Amino acid sequence: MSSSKWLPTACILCSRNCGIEVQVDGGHITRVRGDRAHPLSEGYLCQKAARLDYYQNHADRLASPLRRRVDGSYEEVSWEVAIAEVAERLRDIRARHGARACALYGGGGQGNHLGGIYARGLVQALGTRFHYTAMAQEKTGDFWVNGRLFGRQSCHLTEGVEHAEVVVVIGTNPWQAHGIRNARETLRAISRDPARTLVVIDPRRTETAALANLHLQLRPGTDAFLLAAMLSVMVREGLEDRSFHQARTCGFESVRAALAEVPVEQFASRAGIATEEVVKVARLIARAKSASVRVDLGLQQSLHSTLNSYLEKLLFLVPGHFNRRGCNTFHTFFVPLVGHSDDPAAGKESWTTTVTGVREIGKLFPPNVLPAEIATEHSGRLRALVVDSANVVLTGADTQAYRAALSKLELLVVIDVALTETARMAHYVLPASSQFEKWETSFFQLEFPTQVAQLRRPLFGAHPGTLPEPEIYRRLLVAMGKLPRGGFPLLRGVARLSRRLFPAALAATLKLRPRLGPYAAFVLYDTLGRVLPEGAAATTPLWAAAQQYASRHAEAVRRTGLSGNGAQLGEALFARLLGSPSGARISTHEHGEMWRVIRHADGRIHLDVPEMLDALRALRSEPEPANAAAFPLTLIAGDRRSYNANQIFRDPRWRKTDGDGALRIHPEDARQLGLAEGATAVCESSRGQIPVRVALDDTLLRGVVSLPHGYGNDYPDGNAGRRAAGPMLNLLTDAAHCDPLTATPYHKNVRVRLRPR
Ligand SMILES: Nc1nc2c(c(=O)[nH]1)N[C@H]1C(S)=C(S)[C@@H](COP(=O)(O)OP(=O)(O)OC[C@H]3O[C@@H](n4cnc5c(=O)[nH]c(N)nc54)[C@H](O)[C@@H]3O)O[C@H]1N2
Ligand SMILES: Nc1nc2c(c(=O)[nH]1)N[C@H]1C(S)=C(S)[C@@H](COP(=O)(O)OP(=O)(O)OC[C@H]3O[C@@H](n4cnc5c(=O)[nH]c(N)nc54)[C@H](O)[C@@H]3O)O[C@H]1N2
Ligand code: SF4
Ligand SMILES: [Mo]
Repeated sequence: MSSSKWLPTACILCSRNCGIEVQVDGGHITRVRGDRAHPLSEGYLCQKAARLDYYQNHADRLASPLRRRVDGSYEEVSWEVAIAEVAERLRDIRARHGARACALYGGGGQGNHLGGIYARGLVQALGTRFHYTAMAQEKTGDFWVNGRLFGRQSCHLTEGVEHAEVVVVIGTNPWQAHGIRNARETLRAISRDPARTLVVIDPRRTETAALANLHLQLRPGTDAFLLAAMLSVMVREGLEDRSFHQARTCGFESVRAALAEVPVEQFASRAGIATEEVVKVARLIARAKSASVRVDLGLQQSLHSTLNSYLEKLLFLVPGHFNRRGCNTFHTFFVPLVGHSDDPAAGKESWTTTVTGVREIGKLFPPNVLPAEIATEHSGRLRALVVDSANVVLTGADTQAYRAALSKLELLVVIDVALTETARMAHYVLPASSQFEKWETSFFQLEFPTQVAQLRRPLFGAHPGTLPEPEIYRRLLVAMGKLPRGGFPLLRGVARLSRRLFPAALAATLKLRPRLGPYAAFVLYDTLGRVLPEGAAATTPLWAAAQQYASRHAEAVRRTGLSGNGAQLGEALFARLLGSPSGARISTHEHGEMWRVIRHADGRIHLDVPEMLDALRALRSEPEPANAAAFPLTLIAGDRRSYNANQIFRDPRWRKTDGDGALRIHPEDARQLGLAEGATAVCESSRGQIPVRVALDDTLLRGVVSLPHGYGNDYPDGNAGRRAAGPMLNLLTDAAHCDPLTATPYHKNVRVRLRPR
């Protein structure tokens, strides 16, 4: 179909999910522009969005379920056969080895979260709690700290960057990675405004740092020292906000005592920052009318990950920059991205991993320990794994360990749009329709005050042989005997006859058949879903979400111009989503009502987290990192650049520059190693080695090198062979190099050496 019509959808290349409009022709996305009607992005986009057709059309797209033969090759099988055999083998492994032998990995990437709701149904059907995701190799430290501070790991914060007088950006490069609204415009606006200050804490002079008023170019992995020193200055100089602590927090005195003991000069020098700078920034933040702190992987995937998450929050909590305009603030979830897991010690329902004994956080398990849970003689090992929307062979720490472990599974099922490195290890590959061929949504919009949601319609018919995930999971659950083969004709009849009566009929059905409870999404899909227009059946979990959200946050929903109460307001909200292909506002909150998000019984923020204060004290006796002699360089293993986007693209031609993802190195370091611009070198860690191309770059500190994330996949080379483009980064990383509490990898701090090739 050729059309000069602009069709609204969203970019799926990072968590901002900017609203875009596209033109399509013959199955291709031919033109892309920002969608001004999108309530958050308002027409903004970055250079990557123009390349989306390389995601939609490429040589590795799957077009049939595949089953692995004994010799390792694949044969195409029908959906009926694939579903029946996968269901049978899952059931069998579950029956023989129990629920702890089964796990899910993923279930939603950067822009496809609708399928994730249905994937949870499979987790329920297996009776397991082992849900591994990429989020548990970056954000679980943050979630854990939130749980302690605010009472639940699902109490989540957002920033007030757009209105803050002082913006502190730590370990993130929003110019490239985004993560904040319309990042480049927002950063430029702060940088241009003489009344506002941008502070960047990053070992590299990033594009973001180049715009900053102050750039603290710290030594990699020393954030905990630097932040502790700043916080110490605040309490030593009495810069805390006493009335805030009186009204809203408890435990401040223990925190003050621990911070007061921090040797400021020693810690500053450990971080490679002059003490005067530390004092200056501490005062600047504390004395500002408002300040907001934005962090990401540079803090979370580096040494002291969980402690960093704690200290980063103290940076705005100690001076009382919280839940005010221009400060970090709670937001509400339309559909929760993260749950709450009790500490195992609390004796409540939560699991630790069988072999490695790692706890569940936010109902999630960390990819770092997955290989060890499979590749073991332990009788309780993982034997069956379903991977959805992840290329974990390349993105998990230690590619070799992943390869070895996945090959030991009794059953590996991969659900993906592409024949990835991970899919090529599966017993069954189930081909999904692309994100432009099905109804989709993303739950990444975590904003204050105004929350937005976008239900995207398909731009194309499904690629032949593929199914959307909701349908894949429905068929699996039917075959596993969890859902009736004939659906729910009675309830479907009610949905057809009366939307008013439907909620009561649904509630009655679930009460009568409590075993359906965990599969409510599928019940909706098969009933209400069948009466929605244009095959929007899969969107019905958002009907349920709209009902819940409208009842919980009625006032905030009404502030967006909707009226009604209870079920009526929920219906109005869902109708707005279905009728707003460019996305719609779903709520507008006020700061005053956000204190209700706190889940501690006393309604206060509990600042005193003993494990973290112990970790803070332990910094004083921490030796310098080991391995420095054999591996003299610190590798930032995976930064975000102009043309990387996780593993979403396979065709390397999508990149306009940096086709082989160069290793950046300070010119002086390169000279000493005898490496010139463009030279090939070997980058070697204790785990492995990879060839790299050298790019001289004086934005890095001496002794620090960087390689980009998101490369290393192979693709047909045009000569009947396949060629990998760029670094296969996780051949260098070691799963054991990780945070002790969360098992989050220290990817931004990998010891390596470099030699000419
Ligand atoms: N272009 C592009 N954008 C993306 C993605 C992508 O693949 N490509 N991926 C998306 C995803 S999944 C994520 S999670 C986000 C990640 O977004 P970011 O976290 O912003 O991305 P990174 O570039 O990995 O790392 C951020 C910064 O940490 C710095 N850093 C390294 N070590 C340290 C340290 O010890 N201390 C401090 N303070 N800083 C350090 C690096 O120099 C880098 O500038 O990006 C998202 N956006
Ligand atoms: N060394 C190092 N490793 C890293 C990082 C790093 O900085 N350094 N970053 C880490 C981070 S922050 C993240 S988030 C992870 C990301 O790594 P992963 O968790 O592997 O996620 P993606 O790369 O986003 O995976 C995208 C996969 O989803 C598939 N896909 C796309 N659309 C669909 C769809 O509609 N349905 C289905 N079923 N599949 C689809 C794509 O083909 C691709 O295989 O990587 C992590 N790995
Ligand atoms: S990559 Fe991210 S910032 Fe760029 S257009 Fe896509 S969603 Fe927006
Ligand atoms: Mo990520």
